[in-house]
Amino acid sequence: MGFKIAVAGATGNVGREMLNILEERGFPADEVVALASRRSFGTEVSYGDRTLKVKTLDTYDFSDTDICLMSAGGNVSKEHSPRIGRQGCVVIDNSSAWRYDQDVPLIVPEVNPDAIDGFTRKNIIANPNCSTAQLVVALKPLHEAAKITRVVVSTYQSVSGAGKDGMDELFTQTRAVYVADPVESKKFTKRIAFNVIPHIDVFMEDGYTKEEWKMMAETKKILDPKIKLTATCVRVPVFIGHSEAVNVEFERPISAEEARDILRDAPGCLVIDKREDGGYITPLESAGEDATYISRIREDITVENGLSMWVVSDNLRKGAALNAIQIAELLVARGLIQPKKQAA
Ligand code: 11C
Repeated sequence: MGFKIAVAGATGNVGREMLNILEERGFPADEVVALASRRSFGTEVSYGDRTLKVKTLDTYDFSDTDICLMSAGGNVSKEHSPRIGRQGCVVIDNSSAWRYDQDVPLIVPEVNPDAIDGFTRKNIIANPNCSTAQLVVALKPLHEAAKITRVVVSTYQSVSGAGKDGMDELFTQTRAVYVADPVESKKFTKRIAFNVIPHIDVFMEDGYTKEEWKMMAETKKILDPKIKLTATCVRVPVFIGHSEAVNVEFERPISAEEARDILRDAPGCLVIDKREDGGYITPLESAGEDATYISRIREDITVENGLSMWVVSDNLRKGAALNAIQIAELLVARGLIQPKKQAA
């Protein structure tokens, strides 16, 4: 007997990827239900070779559903996740609504799987922001080896992080530039085609953006509250795949060679680092893949115990849908959840 899984936000970029990955990884699901807002009622989405008709989240009864993979945005999650949790269905939420709640574990299975135990307090587990997920997968094994004290990260984030509208805007603007049509910006604050924008999410009082703050707060919660992190988050005209230039300072010395060996053996990491033309990963090559790729590992010659590296991953997969499904797999592997139908 398998699980009954709901995917809420099933018509979005991440929701569709969740359905693909559930099927690809053979998650033990007897039934998969696609949910979205009333607007999408009746829309069809694919789950393997099946077609699912989208049902309405607002009125859906979760009492016989085991896990809800939620990717419907923060406001929808705030409204619905508590009632879903109370109905005994575990919510794995991809938004930022619950990440900083002390009763909600924030999990990257390669990094802090043991933190999952607290999930029963609200029956909600949070998935981190995409830019944090890939970063902590790369940082964790290095932190274990030499204790990270400070991280400086600059991101190069693809437009799919801003949803389907972001992808459409890059496509439409690029075409408009080529045919000399007027270029309109709706989703982004400035033109994204043939440009980069140093602004993701809202501005905070101290001058950081919320995206930058999230990277700091989430790294502390997932990995270690003692790590100091400063980020500059930048949107770039790439459809899929977030890249990060990461500079790390450690308590103890660690050579580039040692870091490379550690990362080669680390779960979720794939080192592509040849120090020759093309011997590194770009976001284009990460799209559709599960790994967090690490390239350009080198010693930082300006500090005592420092390394620089380039970290790339598919933001819709490890940054969102894949991580959520790995959390569901962790619940199953640890026996923390049983199919309700079996229990009945
Ligand atoms: C972006 N990282 O690239 C964002 C998208 O808190 O889950 C995900 C926002 C979040 O725009």
